[in-house]
Amino acid sequence: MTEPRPTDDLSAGILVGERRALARAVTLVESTRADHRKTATALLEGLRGHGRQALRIGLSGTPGVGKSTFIESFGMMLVEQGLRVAVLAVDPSSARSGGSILGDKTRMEQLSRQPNAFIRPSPSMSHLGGVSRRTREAVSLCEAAGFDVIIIETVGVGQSETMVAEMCDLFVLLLAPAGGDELQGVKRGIMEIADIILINKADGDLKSTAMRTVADYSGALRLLRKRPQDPEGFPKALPVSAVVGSGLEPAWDEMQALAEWRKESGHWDARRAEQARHWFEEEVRSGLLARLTGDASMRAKMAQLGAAVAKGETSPDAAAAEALAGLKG
Ligand SMILES: Nc1nc2c(ncn2[C@@H]2O[C@H](COP(=O)(O)OP(=O)(O)OP(=O)(O)O)[C@@H](O)[C@H]2O)c(=O)[nH]1
Ligand SMILES: [Mg+2]
Repeated sequence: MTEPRPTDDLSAGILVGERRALARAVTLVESTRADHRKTATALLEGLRGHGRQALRIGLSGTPGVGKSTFIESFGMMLVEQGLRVAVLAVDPSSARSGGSILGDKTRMEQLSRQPNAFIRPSPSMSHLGGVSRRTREAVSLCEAAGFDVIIIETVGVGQSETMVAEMCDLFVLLLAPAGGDELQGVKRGIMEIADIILINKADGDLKSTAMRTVADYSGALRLLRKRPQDPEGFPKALPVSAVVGSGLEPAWDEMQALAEWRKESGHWDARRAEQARHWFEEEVRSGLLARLTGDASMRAKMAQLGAAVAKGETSPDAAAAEALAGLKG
Protein backbone atom coordinates (compact mmCIF):
# COMPACT_ATOMS: atom_id res chain seq x y z
CA MET A 1 0.00 0.00 0.00
CA THR A 2 1.18 3.51 -0.70
CA GLU A 3 1.57 5.99 2.10
CA PRO A 4 -1.14 8.62 2.17
CA ARG A 5 0.38 11.95 1.22
CA PRO A 6 0.10 14.82 3.73
CA THR A 7 -2.15 16.65 1.30
CA ASP A 8 -4.66 13.84 0.73
CA ASP A 9 -7.10 14.98 3.45
CA LEU A 10 -6.88 18.55 2.38
CA SER A 11 -7.36 17.61 -1.23
CA ALA A 12 -10.43 15.50 -0.48
CA GLY A 13 -11.91 18.30 1.64
CA ILE A 14 -11.42 20.82 -1.13
CA LEU A 15 -12.95 18.58 -3.76
CA VAL A 16 -16.14 18.23 -1.73
CA GLY A 17 -16.18 22.01 -1.29
CA GLU A 18 -15.38 22.25 2.42
CA ARG A 19 -14.62 25.85 3.27
CA ARG A 20 -12.39 24.95 6.19
CA ALA A 21 -10.18 22.79 3.99
CA LEU A 22 -10.14 25.55 1.40
CA ALA A 23 -9.15 28.15 3.99
CA ARG A 24 -6.32 25.92 5.24
CA ALA A 25 -5.12 25.34 1.70
CA VAL A 26 -5.10 29.07 0.96
CA THR A 27 -3.06 29.63 4.11
CA LEU A 28 -0.67 26.95 2.88
CA VAL A 29 -0.16 28.57 -0.53
CA GLU A 30 0.40 31.93 1.17
CA SER A 31 3.23 30.58 3.25
CA THR A 32 6.77 31.38 2.22
CA ARG A 33 8.30 28.49 4.17
CA ALA A 34 10.12 26.08 1.87
CA ASP A 35 8.46 22.94 3.25
CA HIS A 36 5.02 24.57 2.98
CA ARG A 37 5.77 25.55 -0.60
CA LYS A 38 6.60 21.94 -1.43
CA THR A 39 3.36 20.71 0.11
CA ALA A 40 1.42 23.46 -1.65
CA THR A 41 2.89 22.53 -5.01
CA ALA A 42 2.03 18.86 -4.40
CA LEU A 43 -1.50 19.79 -3.36
CA LEU A 44 -2.08 21.92 -6.46
CA GLU A 45 -0.62 19.24 -8.71
CA GLY A 46 -2.87 16.64 -7.12
CA LEU A 47 -5.93 18.79 -7.66
CA ARG A 48 -5.34 19.26 -11.35
CA GLY A 49 -7.75 17.75 -13.81
CA HIS A 50 -10.91 18.12 -11.73
CA GLY A 51 -12.41 19.77 -14.81
CA ARG A 52 -14.29 22.49 -12.98
CA GLN A 53 -14.28 26.03 -14.25
CA ALA A 54 -15.56 29.03 -12.38
CA LEU A 55 -16.33 32.37 -13.93
CA ARG A 56 -13.38 34.45 -12.78
CA ILE A 57 -14.26 38.11 -12.54
CA GLY A 58 -11.61 40.75 -11.96
CA LEU A 59 -13.01 43.81 -10.19
CA SER A 60 -11.15 47.04 -9.93
CA GLY A 61 -11.89 50.56 -8.76
CA THR A 62 -10.30 53.39 -6.83
CA PRO A 63 -10.65 53.54 -3.03
CA GLY A 64 -14.12 54.60 -1.98
CA VAL A 65 -15.84 53.80 -5.29
CA GLY A 66 -17.84 51.07 -3.56
CA LYS A 67 -16.05 47.78 -4.33
CA SER A 68 -16.79 46.21 -0.96
CA THR A 69 -20.40 47.37 -0.99
CA PHE A 70 -20.80 46.11 -4.56
CA ILE A 71 -19.32 42.71 -3.76
CA GLU A 72 -21.64 42.39 -0.79
CA SER A 73 -24.82 43.09 -2.76
CA PHE A 74 -23.74 41.46 -6.02
CA GLY A 75 -22.42 38.43 -4.15
CA MET A 76 -25.64 38.14 -2.17
CA MET A 77 -27.65 38.22 -5.38
CA LEU A 78 -25.57 35.36 -6.81
CA VAL A 79 -25.79 33.33 -3.62
CA GLU A 80 -29.54 33.78 -3.62
CA GLN A 81 -29.58 32.32 -7.11
CA GLY A 82 -27.93 29.23 -5.67
CA LEU A 83 -24.42 30.03 -6.87
CA ARG A 84 -21.27 29.60 -4.82
CA VAL A 85 -19.18 32.75 -4.67
CA ALA A 86 -15.56 33.26 -3.67
CA VAL A 87 -13.99 36.67 -3.13
CA LEU A 88 -10.23 37.15 -3.17
CA ALA A 89 -8.58 40.50 -2.59
CA VAL A 90 -5.35 41.66 -4.14
CA ASP A 91 -3.59 44.62 -2.68
CA PRO A 92 0.14 44.67 -3.20
CA SER A 93 0.52 48.05 -1.52
CA SER A 94 0.96 48.26 2.21
CA ALA A 95 -1.66 51.02 2.34
CA ARG A 96 -4.37 48.61 3.39
CA SER A 97 -4.01 48.18 7.10
CA GLY A 98 -5.64 45.63 9.33
CA GLY A 99 -8.21 48.32 9.97
CA SER A 100 -9.65 48.33 6.49
CA ILE A 101 -9.74 44.55 6.40
CA LEU A 102 -11.91 44.81 9.47
CA GLY A 103 -13.92 47.45 7.64
CA ASP A 104 -14.35 45.05 4.74
CA LYS A 105 -15.66 42.36 7.01
CA THR A 106 -18.38 44.66 8.22
CA ARG A 107 -19.16 45.83 4.69
CA MET A 108 -19.49 42.25 3.53
CA GLU A 109 -21.25 41.17 6.64
CA GLN A 110 -24.16 39.35 5.04
CA LEU A 111 -22.08 37.67 2.38
CA SER A 112 -19.45 36.52 4.84
CA ARG A 113 -22.14 34.68 6.79
CA GLN A 114 -23.36 32.71 3.77
CA PRO A 115 -22.35 29.06 3.71
CA ASN A 116 -21.99 29.36 -0.08
CA ALA A 117 -19.56 32.25 0.09
CA PHE A 118 -15.84 32.31 0.77
CA ILE A 119 -14.11 35.62 1.43
CA ARG A 120 -10.40 35.97 1.73
CA PRO A 121 -8.74 39.34 2.35
CA SER A 122 -5.39 40.22 0.90
CA PRO A 123 -2.42 38.72 2.71
CA SER A 124 0.26 41.04 3.98
CA MET A 125 2.81 40.47 1.29
CA SER A 126 4.55 43.46 -0.06
CA HIS A 127 5.82 42.36 -3.45
CA LEU A 128 3.66 41.86 -6.46
CA GLY A 129 5.22 38.54 -7.44
CA GLY A 130 4.25 36.92 -4.16
CA VAL A 131 0.76 38.36 -4.26
CA SER A 132 0.20 37.24 -7.82
CA ARG A 133 1.28 33.66 -7.25
CA ARG A 134 -0.73 33.39 -4.06
CA THR A 135 -3.81 34.78 -5.76
CA ARG A 136 -3.48 32.51 -8.79
CA GLU A 137 -3.14 29.51 -6.56
CA ALA A 138 -6.07 30.59 -4.40
CA VAL A 139 -8.13 30.92 -7.59
CA SER A 140 -7.19 27.35 -8.57
CA LEU A 141 -8.14 26.12 -5.12
CA CYS A 142 -11.54 27.86 -5.21
CA GLU A 143 -12.16 26.44 -8.64
CA ALA A 144 -11.32 22.93 -7.42
CA ALA A 145 -13.69 23.49 -4.50
CA GLY A 146 -16.50 24.00 -7.00
CA PHE A 147 -17.13 27.72 -6.69
CA ASP A 148 -19.20 29.06 -9.58
CA VAL A 149 -18.01 32.64 -9.47
CA ILE A 150 -14.66 33.94 -8.22
CA ILE A 151 -14.33 37.68 -7.77
CA ILE A 152 -10.78 38.97 -7.64
CA GLU A 153 -10.84 42.46 -6.21
CA THR A 154 -8.06 44.94 -6.64
CA VAL A 155 -7.64 48.62 -5.88
CA GLY A 156 -7.07 50.80 -8.88
CA VAL A 157 -3.33 51.02 -8.82
CA GLY A 158 -1.43 50.37 -12.02
CA GLN A 159 0.34 47.04 -12.10
CA SER A 160 -2.04 45.09 -9.90
CA GLU A 161 -4.83 45.57 -12.44
CA THR A 162 -2.79 44.19 -15.30
CA MET A 163 -1.87 41.27 -13.10
CA VAL A 164 -5.48 40.56 -12.16
CA ALA A 165 -6.52 40.85 -15.80
CA GLU A 166 -4.08 38.01 -16.52
CA MET A 167 -5.93 35.68 -14.18
CA CYS A 168 -9.57 36.39 -14.89
CA ASP A 169 -12.09 35.69 -17.63
CA LEU A 170 -13.86 39.04 -17.36
CA PHE A 171 -12.64 42.36 -16.09
CA VAL A 172 -15.09 44.75 -14.48
CA LEU A 173 -14.19 48.33 -13.72
CA LEU A 174 -16.21 50.14 -11.07
CA LEU A 175 -16.35 53.91 -11.42
CA ALA A 176 -18.01 56.74 -9.55
CA PRO A 177 -20.39 59.22 -11.17
CA ALA A 178 -18.39 62.16 -12.46
CA GLY A 179 -18.46 65.11 -14.80
CA GLY A 180 -17.21 64.81 -18.38
CA ASP A 181 -13.73 66.20 -17.70
CA GLU A 182 -12.96 63.42 -15.31
CA LEU A 183 -13.34 60.87 -18.05
CA GLN A 184 -9.77 61.71 -18.94
CA GLY A 185 -8.70 60.63 -15.48
CA VAL A 186 -9.17 56.95 -16.21
CA LYS A 187 -5.94 55.60 -17.55
CA ARG A 188 -6.22 54.40 -21.09
CA GLY A 189 -4.63 51.07 -20.24
CA ILE A 190 -7.41 50.34 -17.78
CA MET A 191 -10.12 51.24 -20.28
CA GLU A 192 -8.46 48.79 -22.64
CA ILE A 193 -8.63 45.84 -20.28
CA ALA A 194 -12.16 46.54 -19.04
CA ASP A 195 -14.94 44.34 -20.43
CA ILE A 196 -17.72 45.97 -18.47
CA ILE A 197 -17.65 49.38 -16.82
CA LEU A 198 -20.11 49.85 -13.99
CA ILE A 199 -20.92 53.35 -12.85
CA ASN A 200 -21.76 52.86 -9.19
CA LYS A 201 -23.79 55.09 -6.87
CA ALA A 202 -26.52 55.59 -9.47
CA ASP A 203 -28.99 56.47 -6.72
CA GLY A 204 -30.41 59.53 -4.96
CA ASP A 205 -28.80 62.84 -5.86
CA LEU A 206 -26.06 61.11 -7.82
CA LYS A 207 -28.39 59.28 -10.16
CA SER A 208 -28.55 61.84 -12.98
CA THR A 209 -24.79 62.39 -12.89
CA ALA A 210 -24.33 58.63 -12.99
CA MET A 211 -26.55 58.30 -16.05
CA ARG A 212 -24.57 61.01 -17.82
CA THR A 213 -21.35 59.25 -16.88
CA VAL A 214 -22.69 56.02 -18.36
CA ALA A 215 -23.42 57.87 -21.60
CA ASP A 216 -19.95 59.45 -21.62
CA TYR A 217 -18.24 56.12 -21.16
CA SER A 218 -20.45 54.37 -23.66
CA GLY A 219 -19.32 56.98 -26.17
CA ALA A 220 -15.67 56.64 -25.21
CA LEU A 221 -15.81 52.85 -25.43
CA ARG A 222 -17.22 53.00 -28.95
CA LEU A 223 -14.14 54.93 -29.98
CA LEU A 224 -11.76 52.25 -28.77
CA ARG A 225 -10.32 49.79 -31.25
CA LYS A 226 -12.53 46.74 -31.65
CA ARG A 227 -11.06 43.75 -29.83
CA PRO A 228 -11.36 40.24 -31.27
CA GLN A 229 -12.51 38.87 -27.92
CA ASP A 230 -15.68 41.00 -27.90
CA PRO A 231 -19.09 40.41 -29.44
CA GLU A 232 -21.04 43.38 -30.82
CA GLY A 233 -21.73 46.02 -28.19
CA PHE A 234 -18.84 45.21 -25.82
CA PRO A 235 -17.12 46.62 -23.81
CA LYS A 236 -20.17 48.13 -22.24
CA ALA A 237 -20.99 50.74 -19.57
CA LEU A 238 -23.95 50.31 -17.21
CA PRO A 239 -25.29 52.05 -14.11
CA VAL A 240 -25.54 50.25 -10.77
CA SER A 241 -26.21 51.09 -7.19
CA ALA A 242 -24.49 48.78 -4.76
CA VAL A 243 -26.37 50.32 -1.87
CA VAL A 244 -29.87 50.17 -3.37
CA GLY A 245 -29.12 46.99 -5.26
CA SER A 246 -30.29 48.31 -8.61
CA GLY A 247 -28.71 47.37 -11.92
CA LEU A 248 -27.10 44.25 -10.49
CA GLU A 249 -29.22 41.79 -12.46
CA PRO A 250 -28.62 43.53 -15.80
CA ALA A 251 -24.90 43.67 -15.00
CA TRP A 252 -24.88 39.94 -14.24
CA ASP A 253 -26.83 39.23 -17.45
CA GLU A 254 -24.21 41.08 -19.47
CA MET A 255 -21.37 39.25 -17.75
CA GLN A 256 -22.98 35.92 -18.50
CA ALA A 257 -23.75 36.87 -22.09
CA LEU A 258 -20.13 37.87 -22.63
CA ALA A 259 -18.81 34.72 -20.97
CA GLU A 260 -21.12 32.54 -23.07
CA TRP A 261 -20.10 34.25 -26.28
CA ARG A 262 -16.42 33.86 -25.45
CA LYS A 263 -16.92 30.19 -24.64
CA GLU A 264 -18.72 29.50 -27.91
CA SER A 265 -16.28 31.49 -29.99
CA GLY A 266 -13.24 29.78 -28.47
CA HIS A 267 -11.87 32.98 -26.93
CA TRP A 268 -12.41 31.69 -23.41
CA ASP A 269 -10.19 28.63 -23.82
CA ALA A 270 -7.66 30.53 -25.87
CA ARG A 271 -7.38 33.16 -23.18
CA ARG A 272 -6.95 30.65 -20.38
CA ALA A 273 -4.28 28.87 -22.40
CA GLU A 274 -2.49 32.16 -23.02
CA GLN A 275 -2.72 33.02 -19.32
CA ALA A 276 -1.22 29.67 -18.35
CA ARG A 277 1.69 30.31 -20.71
CA HIS A 278 2.11 33.82 -19.32
CA TRP A 279 2.29 32.58 -15.72
CA PHE A 280 4.69 29.81 -16.65
CA GLU A 281 7.06 32.38 -18.11
CA GLU A 282 6.62 34.65 -15.09
CA GLU A 283 7.46 31.78 -12.76
CA VAL A 284 10.59 30.96 -14.73
CA ARG A 285 11.63 34.61 -14.58
CA SER A 286 11.03 34.94 -10.86
CA GLY A 287 12.60 31.53 -10.20
CA LEU A 288 15.75 32.60 -12.01
CA LEU A 289 15.84 35.83 -10.08
CA ALA A 290 15.39 33.98 -6.81
CA ARG A 291 18.32 31.72 -7.65
CA LEU A 292 20.46 34.68 -8.60
CA THR A 293 19.80 36.40 -5.33
CA GLY A 294 18.95 33.44 -3.13
CA ASP A 295 22.19 32.23 -1.62
CA ALA A 296 25.02 34.20 -0.17
CA SER A 297 27.69 33.17 -2.68
CA MET A 298 25.43 34.00 -5.62
CA ARG A 299 24.60 37.36 -4.07
CA ALA A 300 28.28 38.08 -3.55
CA LYS A 301 29.00 37.15 -7.14
CA MET A 302 26.19 39.39 -8.38
CA ALA A 303 27.51 42.27 -6.28
CA GLN A 304 31.04 41.72 -7.54
CA LEU A 305 29.92 41.57 -11.19
CA GLY A 306 27.76 44.64 -10.67
CA ALA A 307 30.72 46.56 -9.29
CA ALA A 308 32.92 45.43 -12.18
CA VAL A 309 30.31 46.63 -14.68
CA ALA A 310 29.98 49.96 -12.87
CA LYS A 311 33.75 50.50 -13.03
CA GLY A 312 33.80 49.70 -16.71
CA GLU A 313 35.96 46.61 -16.21
CA THR A 314 33.49 44.43 -18.04
CA SER A 315 30.41 44.91 -20.19
CA PRO A 316 26.86 44.40 -18.87
CA ASP A 317 26.37 41.62 -21.43
CA ALA A 318 29.48 39.69 -20.51
CA ALA A 319 28.81 40.08 -16.79
CA ALA A 320 25.21 38.88 -17.21
CA ALA A 321 26.39 35.86 -19.18
CA GLU A 322 28.85 35.06 -16.40
CA ALA A 323 26.17 35.40 -13.71
CA LEU A 324 23.80 33.12 -15.61
CA ALA A 325 26.55 30.60 -16.29
CA GLY A 326 26.95 30.36 -12.53
CA LEU A 327 23.44 28.91 -12.30
CA LYS A 328 24.23 25.73 -14.19
CA GLY A 329 24.23 22.42 -12.39
N1 LIG B 1 -24.82 56.42 -2.58
C1 LIG B 1 -24.10 55.33 -2.69
N2 LIG B 1 -23.02 55.14 -1.88
C2 LIG B 1 -22.29 54.02 -2.03
C3 LIG B 1 -22.64 53.01 -2.97
N3 LIG B 1 -21.73 52.02 -2.86
C4 LIG B 1 -20.86 52.37 -1.90
N4 LIG B 1 -21.20 53.57 -1.37
C5 LIG B 1 -20.53 54.27 -0.27
O1 LIG B 1 -19.22 54.62 -0.66
C6 LIG B 1 -18.32 54.48 0.45
C7 LIG B 1 -17.17 53.55 0.08
O2 LIG B 1 -17.69 52.25 -0.15
P1 LIG B 1 -16.77 50.95 -0.10
O3 LIG B 1 -17.62 49.82 -0.52
O4 LIG B 1 -16.10 50.85 1.20
O5 LIG B 1 -15.69 51.31 -1.20
P2 LIG B 1 -14.37 50.50 -1.61
O6 LIG B 1 -14.20 50.71 -3.07
O7 LIG B 1 -14.44 49.11 -1.12
O8 LIG B 1 -13.24 51.29 -0.85
P3 LIG B 1 -11.78 50.77 -0.40
O9 LIG B 1 -11.94 49.45 0.28
O10 LIG B 1 -11.28 51.83 0.51
O11 LIG B 1 -10.95 50.67 -1.65
C8 LIG B 1 -19.16 53.96 1.61
O12 LIG B 1 -19.52 55.03 2.42
C9 LIG B 1 -20.37 53.38 0.94
O13 LIG B 1 -21.52 53.41 1.74
C10 LIG B 1 -23.80 53.22 -3.79
O14 LIG B 1 -24.19 52.40 -4.62
N5 LIG B 1 -24.47 54.39 -3.59
MG1 LIG C 1 -13.22 47.97 0.15
